[in-house]
Amino acid sequence: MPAPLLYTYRRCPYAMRARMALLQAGVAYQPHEVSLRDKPPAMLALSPKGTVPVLVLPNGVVLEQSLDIMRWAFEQSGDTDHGWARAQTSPNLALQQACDGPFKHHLDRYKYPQRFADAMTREHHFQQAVAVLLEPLEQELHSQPQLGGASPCASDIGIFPFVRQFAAVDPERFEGLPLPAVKAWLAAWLGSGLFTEAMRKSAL
Ligand SMILES: N[C@@H](CCC(=O)N[C@@H](CS)C(=O)NCC(=O)O)C(=O)O
Repeated sequence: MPAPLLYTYRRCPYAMRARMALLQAGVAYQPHEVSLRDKPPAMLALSPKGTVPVLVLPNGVVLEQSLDIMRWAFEQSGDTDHGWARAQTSPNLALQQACDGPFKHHLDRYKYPQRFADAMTREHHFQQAVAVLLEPLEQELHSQPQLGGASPCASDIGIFPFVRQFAAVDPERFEGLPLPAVKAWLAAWLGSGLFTEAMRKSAL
C-alpha cells in the first residue's frame, strides 16, 4: 500500500505536531511541503479550507485537522503505551484545549500585533499567554518530566510546537519567566531526536 501523502509546512506548529506523531508511530508518509502563499490546487481540491497539515490516506480519506492526524498516527502503532489515551484525560485534555484556543489567540497577537485589528498591547497578550497555558503547564511539569508522566503522551507533542513558537518571539524574555519546569521540558523537546527528525528536509 502506498504511504499517505502529507501536505505540510516546515514552520507550522500544527504541521510540526502531525509530523512528530507520524514519526513517533513509525508511519511512513510522503511529505509535500507547500507554500502558504501558493497552495497546490490538488490540496485545495481535497481540503478547500486551505490549511496545513492535510493527510491523504491511500483509501482516499482526507484528515484535515492536525489532532485527527495525530490520533490516526497513534492508532496505527496500536497505541500500546496509551500515548493518545493519556492525552484525553484531565488535565492534559484541558491543557491541549487551552493551547489551541486562548493560548494560540494570545500567541498570534503577541507575535504579530499588526495583523490583528483586535490586538491589545503586546504585553497584555504575553501575560495572558503565560496565564492561560504556561503557568498551568508549570504546575503539571513540576512533579513529572512530561505531561504523559514518565514518558511523553500526545499532549506533549501537541503542545510543544506552540510553546516553542512563543519562546522564540523573544527568547530573553522567555528565559526570564519563573517557569523552570516548562523551560526544562521545552529544552528537552528542542534537543530531541523526534523534533530533529520532524524538521529534517526529508520529513518535509
Ligand atoms: N485547525 C487546524 C489549523 C491549521 C492551521 O491553521 N495551519 C496554518 C499554518 S500554521 C495554515 O495552514 N494557515 C493557512 C494560511 O496561512 O493560509 C489544524 O489543527 O490542523
